[in-house]
Amino acid sequence: GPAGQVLDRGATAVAHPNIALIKYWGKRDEGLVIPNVDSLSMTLDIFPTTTTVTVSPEAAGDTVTLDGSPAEGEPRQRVVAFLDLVRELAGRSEPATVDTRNSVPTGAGLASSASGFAALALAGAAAYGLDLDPTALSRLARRGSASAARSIFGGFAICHAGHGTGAEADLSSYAEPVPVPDFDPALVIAVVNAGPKAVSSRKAMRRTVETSPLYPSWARASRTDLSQMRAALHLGDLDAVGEIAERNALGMHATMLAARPAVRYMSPDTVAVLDSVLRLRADGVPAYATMDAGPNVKVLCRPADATRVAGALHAAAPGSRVVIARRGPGARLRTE
Ligand code: 2P0
Repeated sequence: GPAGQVLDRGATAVAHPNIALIKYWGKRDEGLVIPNVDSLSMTLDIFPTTTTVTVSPEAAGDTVTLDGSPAEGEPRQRVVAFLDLVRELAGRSEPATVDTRNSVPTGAGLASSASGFAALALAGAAAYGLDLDPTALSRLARRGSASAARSIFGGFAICHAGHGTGAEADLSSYAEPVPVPDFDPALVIAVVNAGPKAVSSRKAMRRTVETSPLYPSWARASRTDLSQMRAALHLGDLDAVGEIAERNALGMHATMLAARPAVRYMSPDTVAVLDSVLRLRADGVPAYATMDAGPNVKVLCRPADATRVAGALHAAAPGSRVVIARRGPGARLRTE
């Protein structure tokens, strides 16, 4: 309902994860969650998160349920802190009940925090009667997880690192769509390990920024990657998009490997899958890999080649689960 109408006590939102082709890694403000670098992603059509937020005036405090179980510890605290932010913006104080269902393992480098905080931002804003435009919604989602700012939008989206500090940074760091009407690749995901990551991306990026001598070079190279990526997307040039995405991701992992102590998300299966991508290319199949804060590998290719690519990735890591994604929709409220 419209802003301020207290009749609407509950709202359900659905959001999809996104995979960055130009990565975000490192913050310049941890409290406001302001990225150091711009990033550019594709929102997927698989692994949605569905979140219902119900304002519960009679409750003693917030209740957070994640995949049917009560959330505890840090995951719960991140949701409660996020609700506090929504309440502050809405000038409200009632507790809420949050029910989140992920169709993907949480915290495994499959962008569950992107879909999770995008869905929570949309459902939370609606439940508390906040009327936000897409930019404001994206800024709000960013406070949960910077990658979530991009999942507000479908297709391709860029997240601006913004400028300045404090309120200026908060206002200028948000995602927006990058219209690419004629580019609709497949992204084949090899889930080589669905378990939770050993080091959270939050900790890992902090350590990388603070200790990796390679980080400043990667951040600089990333700016060039982004402008070349925009041009390649505009042309619908899969080979160029893939080459830029692959080098950007490998560079990000190199900066982590150089952190002290090293952060290494790649496993032997990851490397086996990366080898299979090289073999596909040698056989004339355009296929390019990207990896996030986990051992899983995402491979960009033509939709017509997706089944063959999926077979090659699975053969390289027989224990893995392989799924084919395409570009997907932005976050949406579900109307009953
Ligand atoms: C990305 N990743 O651009 C990068 C690439 C992982 C590797 O954004 O600290 O959960 O909550 O802002 O967004 C994962 O980190 O981190 C991520 P926070 P987030 O997709």
